[in-house]
Amino acid sequence: MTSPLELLSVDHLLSEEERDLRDAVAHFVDDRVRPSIADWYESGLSESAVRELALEAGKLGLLGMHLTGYGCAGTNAVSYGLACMELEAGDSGVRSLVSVQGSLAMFAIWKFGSEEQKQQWLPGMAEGSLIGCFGLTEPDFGSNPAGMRTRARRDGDDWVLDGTKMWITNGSVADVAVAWARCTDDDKVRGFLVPAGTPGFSAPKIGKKLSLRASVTSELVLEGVRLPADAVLPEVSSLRGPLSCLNEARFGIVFGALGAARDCLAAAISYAQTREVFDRPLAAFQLTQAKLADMALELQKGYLLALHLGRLKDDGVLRPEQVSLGKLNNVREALAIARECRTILGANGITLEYPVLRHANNLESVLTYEGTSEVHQLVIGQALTGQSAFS
Ligand code: TGC
Ligand code: FAD
Repeated sequence: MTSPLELLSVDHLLSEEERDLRDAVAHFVDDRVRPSIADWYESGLSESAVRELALEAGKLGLLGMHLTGYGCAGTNAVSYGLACMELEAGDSGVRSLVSVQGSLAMFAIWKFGSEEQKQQWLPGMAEGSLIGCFGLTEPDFGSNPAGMRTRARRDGDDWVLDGTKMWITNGSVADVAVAWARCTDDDKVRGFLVPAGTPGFSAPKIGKKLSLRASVTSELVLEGVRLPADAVLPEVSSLRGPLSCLNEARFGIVFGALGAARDCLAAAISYAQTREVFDRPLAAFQLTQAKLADMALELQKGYLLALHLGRLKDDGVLRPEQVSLGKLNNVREALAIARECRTILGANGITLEYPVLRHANNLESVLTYEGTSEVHQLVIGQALTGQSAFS
């Protein structure tokens, strides 16, 4: 029997170092995530568990792993992608923790911060003792962050921030929020570092989620939050800032979503071999084999696509519309695989005894966050036609 990810021997295209790193993350997931994930999902991941996981991920060098200096591991992009794949095979929420920390919050500081800001935040964030969040989305502006209502006005040397951010991963756990706001004096979008505990800043947790339950999601409320002049990220003053960070996190999701799909397929194959229907193993029926073959095919194609994008990124030539293509395809296919696997498990598929519906529910969020599938279609459409559907 061939495992679904070995069908095409895509691993042959990885270096030994990439394979070793991938295997180390897979062991971490086996040891630390799989035994607890059903409970975390059922009861919602606690803030103390987020902190513990962050410290452990930091020890493994996974936080900001593709960044250089300041305690970051400085791996290549493919290694970062493979780590995301293994983490998301455990749960999308665990991959989210690493994505938001490394690709959104740390990347924003690493790319657009001052030397002092980098020294202050990045080493602690890389070791997981400090947690960051990234506040772009607002209650009325998700796909169109250009419409944001959060404002930053100057008051002497200080900045004063007012506004609300919504759906912010790790908002209520974070030691520092990277909050994006439009400045009242020149109408430009800038990033601000808001330490937890700053008067006027609060981060109420969002409850009643049916997806990404092993991840903390919060609102960020900024009411007259006064920050010193040096709280602003000095190196960017347009939407290019947050959108550049999104490119990084979206890249991780191109690989990550495949991890969730692979975990579902492995569960479905194993279940189909032991479950007897009409006096034979479910795996022996042609309809089941056709489903498994089609899913394995999409998984392999997605893996090749991810790896190709990773090599382009490592060569410094990856374009945003290419990331959109990868995110659109791999999340869409991963979700389709998770749902199809659920059918193979029948009623057992709806429980937390098996990972399939948990992954499928998570992938509903993954399809929406970091740019919805429609946004990515329109980014690709713009690249193909030269016409922007957004403006
Ligand atoms: P547009 O007018 O085209 O551009 C504005 C400025 O941004 C630049 N730009 C980019 N820069 C880097 N990377 C990209 N992908 C970029 N796309 C555009 C552009 O060059 C321009 O720069 P400048 O310096 O000339 O001003 O932008 P637009 O307003 O038309 O918007 C385009 C659109 C719709 C694609 C964009 O707004 C978008 O991607 N919307 C989706 C928003 C989104 O993805 N939000 C995600 C929030 S974070 C999150 O979900 C975290 S989930 C947790 C986890 O990851 O686990
Ligand atoms: P909307 O933008 O209101 O979209 C609603 C629907 O309209 C979608 O189907 C969309 O594709 C469609 N649509 C929008 N524009 C067009 C168009 N031009 N043409 C056709 N259809 C269109 N955000 C952060 O900033 N930081 C975080 O850490 C973060 N974490 C998240 C964690 C979770 C679990 C979730 C679910 C979301 C998170 N988000 C975060 C928010 C996420 O990025 C947004 O939900 C996403 O960008 C979509 O915005 P929206 O929900 O407001 O949907």
